[in-house]
Amino acid sequence: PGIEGAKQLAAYTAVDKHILPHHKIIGIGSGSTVPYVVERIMQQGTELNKGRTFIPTGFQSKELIIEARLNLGDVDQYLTIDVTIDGADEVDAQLNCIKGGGACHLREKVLAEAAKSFIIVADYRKNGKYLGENFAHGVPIEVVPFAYAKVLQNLRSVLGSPNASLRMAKAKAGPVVTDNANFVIDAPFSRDLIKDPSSLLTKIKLLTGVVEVGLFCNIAQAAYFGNQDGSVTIKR
Ligand code: DER
Repeated sequence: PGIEGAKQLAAYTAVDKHILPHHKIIGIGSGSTVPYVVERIMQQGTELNKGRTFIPTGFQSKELIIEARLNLGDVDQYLTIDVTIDGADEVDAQLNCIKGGGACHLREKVLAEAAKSFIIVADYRKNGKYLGENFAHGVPIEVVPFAYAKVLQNLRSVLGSPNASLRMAKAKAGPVVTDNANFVIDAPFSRDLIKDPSSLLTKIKLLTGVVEVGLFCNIAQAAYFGNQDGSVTIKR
């Protein structure tokens, strides 16, 4: 199967194994793989899904839930989530992820941490040994607009990301604006700086004006990758 088939394979396998009848509160991530997650959950039947509530990780995720006629809920109403399933831009051997390719990583991390189990679904391109191997855009960082130039300067001259850049929109003049009305900076780091992702996460998070960092360390329980030969690789 091509890349879309690989995404579907990962999503279907993960839903079949991790979205069970007793799971009632389900977090839905963002990106182009999660539509297959929703598709597979719908196939579990309207009766079962009538008793469930689905929590979105942003506008796109919310529209997915609404279009699937699934019950919509908010994380301030459901503070504990049974399972959250989401995509990723890259996953290393320890299940650390780079996320934020879709500029949704703030709400995604809230729901990932709120879940008893956080499951990643992706195609084979995201299956890496170390972070930064394939995802060359760098670490996505959500910043408040007021502080973006200072954060850029600190990333470039202090934290060792000279090519850090403000993410510009394609279908809009100016920068990408997140669901939280913030900007996104993409900061590439060399392998020696990102080989310890959790300490890099802390350094970036402490920069004044940073809202959230697209490094998800020690959160995911398992990751499912659809492969080109129709097999699925599971990391746990
Ligand atoms: O922004 C994110 O982290 C999303 O989950 C996204 O990057 C996942 O990418 P996908 O479109 O390949 O599923």
